[in-house]
Amino acid sequence: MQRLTPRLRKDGVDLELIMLIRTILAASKEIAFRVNQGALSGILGSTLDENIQGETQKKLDVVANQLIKDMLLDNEQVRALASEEEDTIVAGTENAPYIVAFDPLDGSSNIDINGSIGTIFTIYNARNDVPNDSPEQFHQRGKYQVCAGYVLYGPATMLVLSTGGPTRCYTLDATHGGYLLTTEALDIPSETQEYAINGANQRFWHTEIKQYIADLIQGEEGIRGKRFNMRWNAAMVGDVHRILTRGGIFCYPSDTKDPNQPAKLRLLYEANPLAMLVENANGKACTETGDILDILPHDIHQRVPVIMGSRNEVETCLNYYKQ
Ligand code: AFP
Repeated sequence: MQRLTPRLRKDGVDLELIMLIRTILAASKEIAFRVNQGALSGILGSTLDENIQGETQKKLDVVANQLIKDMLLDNEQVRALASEEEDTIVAGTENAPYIVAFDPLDGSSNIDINGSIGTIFTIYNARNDVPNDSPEQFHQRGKYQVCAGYVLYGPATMLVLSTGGPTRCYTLDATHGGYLLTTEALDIPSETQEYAINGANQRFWHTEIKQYIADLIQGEEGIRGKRFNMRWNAAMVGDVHRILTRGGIFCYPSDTKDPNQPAKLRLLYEANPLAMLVENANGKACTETGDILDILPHDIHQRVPVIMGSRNEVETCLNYYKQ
């Protein structure tokens, strides 16, 4: 089985970018070790702090954030970083080529129940037209990501990565400590009979998504003419991993639950990297009105509605918004 670095070299990836990816993955191995230790690691449960978005931080969230941040700031390829757990951007090495954004632990409500969680990351070229410590470094459309990936800490630790080409899947070989290529190119089937949405939000949904989901639930008796099944991980990274593996549609639409927060998922370090991975695996990733990868961000913690997965099913869902 091929190791990660030779595979990236074969893909023509720049040496500096390879070094940067390896730094993120070194941090991921530390996190994977602690996740695998569970309660024995002594870092389950919550801290008393809240992050910028008013969410209680889990201890493991804080540890994972610190680990990745420290390792990235030690890396001379990183000009600035942004994290779900940091209020503002953090400046790195002056004139370094890349900027990195990450969600250190996506799905943190799964930490204490031994469910799947993951680290999501994205890399862009640093901008020379704005200062190193300006949030505008990150005001770049998702289509300009030079690398997107996640590490899923599930029963196996898996890395899913794209550097612009196919979305490849690697598995952490715990005995030797390296990521080995286990799927050359993920290929999301364009049709599906599986959907993922948090149905508890139904009363807050807009009419378009209400009607779409109602039609799925009608199954073979409704206009879709086929039966659908539902899955929900409470960790986007887990849901998208399933979709990358066997197809499906993932929806986190806008809703009326909180007028100050019309959407839940973060553009920079959740929607964009996962959108790139889905699109490069022949899937489709949209908001309710356009491609996720076309959005010009105006805030590092900006939130967007997300509809992604099997191409034909995403298009069917979007048609409800066009009627
Ligand atoms: P965290 O990044 O705070 O762990 O949130 C995870 C998440 O944003 C996303 O991964 C899930 O799809 C979503 O929350 C689940 O939220 P609900 O199940 O509460 O709707």
